[in-house]
This record gives sequence, C-alpha cells and structure tokens, in this order.
Amino acid sequence: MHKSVKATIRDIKALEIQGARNVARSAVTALAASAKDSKAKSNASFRKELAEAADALAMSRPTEPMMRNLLDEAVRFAAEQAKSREVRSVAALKKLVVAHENEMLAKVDEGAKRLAEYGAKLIPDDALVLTHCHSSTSTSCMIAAKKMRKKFSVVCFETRPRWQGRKTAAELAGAGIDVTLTVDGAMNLFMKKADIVIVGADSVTSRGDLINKIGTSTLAHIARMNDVSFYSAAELFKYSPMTIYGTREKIEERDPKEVWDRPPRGVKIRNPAFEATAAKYVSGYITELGVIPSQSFFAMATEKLGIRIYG
Ligand code: RUB
Repeated sequence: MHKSVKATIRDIKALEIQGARNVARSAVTALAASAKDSKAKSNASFRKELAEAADALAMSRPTEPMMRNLLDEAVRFAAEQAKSREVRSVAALKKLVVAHENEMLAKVDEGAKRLAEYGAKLIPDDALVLTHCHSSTSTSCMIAAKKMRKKFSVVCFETRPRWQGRKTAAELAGAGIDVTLTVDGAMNLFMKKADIVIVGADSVTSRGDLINKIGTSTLAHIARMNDVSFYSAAELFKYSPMTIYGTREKIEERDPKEVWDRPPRGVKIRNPAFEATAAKYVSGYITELGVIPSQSFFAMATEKLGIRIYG
C-alpha cells in the first residue's frame, strides 16, 4: 500500500487528524497520491489498487460518511472512465483519476466557502454564539462573520475528554473573535444568554438526524428549552447514504483511558465519541446550497451526490 495511504490511516486512527472535513480531505489527498504513483500495468489492476486503498482509508474511521462518499465517488469515477473507449492506457486513466480527485477537493473547498457565508449571515449582530467541540465548518462561519465586520462573541465548551474546545477557542481568538472557553457542564448556564448555537456534523441521516460529538444533543435540547436557534453547519457530503435502508450510523466508542487511565476496581468507564440529535431539535442545516430544514437534507444530498435510491 502507498506510503501516504498508510500514513493517513495511521494518523486518522491515532486521532492526529480530527474533524469530518479534515479526515475526508486527507483521505482523498492520500488516494490521489497513491493513484499518481501507481505502478499498475492494466486498468483493471489500477482500479483494484484504487478500490483497496479507498476501502482501507474508509475503514480507518468507519463513522465518517463524508470520507466514504468522496472515496466512493473516486472509485465510481475510475470504473466509469475505464469503460470509455478513449481511455485505453493505464497512464490515461491515472491522469483522469488524479485530476478528478483534485477537482473534488477544489469543489469541497469552494462549497465550504459558500457555506461559511450563509452561516455568517445567520449570526445576528451583538450575538452570543455557542459552539461545541471543534468543527472547521462551524468556525469558518464565525470567521466569515468577523470578516463581514459583525460584532459577536462566542462561548465554546471544552469537550471532554479530548478538549477539542481548546482548539476552537485558539482558532477563534487567532481570528480576532471574542471567545470564552468553559466547562461542558456550563451549557445550560450560557444558553440563557445565547442567541444562536452552531455546531458541526459528522453525519446526517436520511431522517435528518444529526450525528456529532457527544454533548451535542444536550446542547440542542437546552437550546429548544430556551427557544434558541440550533444550527448544524454540514456540507451535503455529510449525508450517510446507507441510513435510508435502515442501517443505523455507527457511534464510535473510544479508548476508556481517555476518560480515566487508571480507575479504581469496580468503576466502569464509557467513552462514546459521538451521539445522535433528533432532526426535530435542529432548526436548520447550513449547507453549501443554503440554510435548509433538516427534512430537506436527504433530498438535496442525494441529488448532489448523484445517489440513486433502489438503483
Ligand atoms: C469532531 C466533531 C466535529 C465534526 C465536524 O470530532 O465532532 O463537530 O467532525 O467537523 P473529532 P468539521 O474531533 O473527535 O473528530 O466541521 O471540521 O467537518
């Protein structure tokens, strides 16, 4: 297996690469590098290599549909091109696949820019914004709002056990945004003064439910209790296609040592990394095509990703 595929798998597994978008981008970048350096002698073996690398990357974190969707698209594209009469040599197929993967990355970045602008517009002037964990998609909305010269402040929660809230706080402070970091248990306290909540998404199901960092549903429920709008900034690539067939999105349970490395005898430790928030608590999804109700995510995502239902 190509060295950049191996290194990316290692880094994703070791949580050196975090956040759905970063994970997906790194996986596609590694796949493009392996396609570029492939020594395959036939189109069939090139496609086999590509599919194996894509599978291995997807398995490095089975709970990230954005990564899966982009890798599947690369494999599908290679299969389609290989059928074309004009693409006879491996060199030609390789060139097309690498160019396509780079195009996909550019498309992801372009969409993310548009999404950030829609999210920025949603932030009212003088608002208190709450966020949780580290989501590059959510912070991009806040940074875009700052660039629009909006005045607002952000409270982010530390997100135990891996403290991704610190990353958010550092990034926002670096962008000149007024930001406060506090403990996860202070969610209700700060909600009383909040105007809007923006969190990220690892996955969105066919019913519009949101899968995101543990603590997200608590924040959503408290937002509803206080009549505060609760948004998730989620590219349509976050849609999980298998959920329409009833397959439940897997929730990753991480190393208990992250919670307590040497607990006393008899103490059980659980460390769920993510959880589901029901669609009814999500005021809307901020996507690259606009701010949409949770019930529309499925239809817009399947169209964008070219997914055929029962196809
Ligand atoms: C990160 C997390 C983020 C989503 C979205 O968890 O839950 O909210 O991945 O991130 P972890 P983004 O750090 O454990 O991967 O908006 O960057 O895709």
